[in-house]
Amino acid sequence: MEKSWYPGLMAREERRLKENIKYIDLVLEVLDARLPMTSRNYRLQKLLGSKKRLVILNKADLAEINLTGRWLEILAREKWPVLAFNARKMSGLNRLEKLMVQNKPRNLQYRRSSRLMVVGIPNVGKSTIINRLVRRFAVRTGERAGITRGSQWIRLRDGWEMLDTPGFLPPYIKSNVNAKALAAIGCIDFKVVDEERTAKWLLKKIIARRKFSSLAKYYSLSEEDANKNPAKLLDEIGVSRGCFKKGGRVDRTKAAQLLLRDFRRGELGRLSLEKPEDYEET
Ligand SMILES: Nc1nc2c(ncn2[C@@H]2O[C@H](COP(=O)(O)OP(=O)(O)OP(=O)(O)O)[C@@H](O)[C@H]2O)c(=O)[nH]1
Ligand SMILES: [Mg+2]
Repeated sequence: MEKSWYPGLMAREERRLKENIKYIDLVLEVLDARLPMTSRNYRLQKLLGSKKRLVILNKADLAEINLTGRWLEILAREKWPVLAFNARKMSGLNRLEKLMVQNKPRNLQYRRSSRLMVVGIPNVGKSTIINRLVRRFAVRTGERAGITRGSQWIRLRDGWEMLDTPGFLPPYIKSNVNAKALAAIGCIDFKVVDEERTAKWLLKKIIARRKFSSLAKYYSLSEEDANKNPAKLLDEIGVSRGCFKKGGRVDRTKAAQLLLRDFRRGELGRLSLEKPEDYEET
């Protein structure tokens, strides 16, 4: 398994991040609430060093509430404040703003604004979070020297400035399971793990986590289908949704794409893809 895809892009983004991070007072580190450990990039951790940050478990609306609660407890033992977030809604912004105020750097030289940057792996919701902050808090935008070309500072209220482009790093893929989980939440390309393998992994997960009934309801499957192997189950979903190839065979790729799309939209109910006990000492 390749550890990093697009090494060129990775190197460029890492360089850009390193350059920008110097100017930043507070980092918003965005993770996916369904996959908090795996959606963290350890190289990013290294790069950030002791930089002050808030950890955001985004897409909490798609994760299981009790598991998110436990992840929050665990992550809160680290140095940084952590919050569950749903960037699709404006409602979580109050709590985020409160944390921003509490973690605003004091004693800045030259009484300049405090600077903020959003970072994370692809598709975790960085741009959505930036848009939310802008819509709620932006005062005006303006260009400033000293930052990578192409990025701009957006002035927010209460003496904050935010970089308009998020810092981004590809996820770190430790194992095959990791890759499938990251593919399921849309953080890696299907060139790395294809849709069918990802979908079959997801179906196994859904059954193992006893979430079959909402899947069955959504695709009008029968209870007995829970005993089928993932490939056969995917076929049933294909049949239920009319995904056929010429000649009448089920088009598994199409069925897989459909399943993954529905999962990402939350149509199959809340599902967290990793639990704290997966990380307990072995
Ligand atoms: N359900 C749900 N969807 C979200 C949330 N935040 C973002 N999304 C959706 O997730 C998808 C990706 O969001 P983006 O904001 O584009 O993510 P990004 O991190 O900027 O992605 P890249 O630019 O590809 O790195 C979009 O379809 C968003 O609407 C959330 O809290 N809940
Ligand atoms: Mg984006």
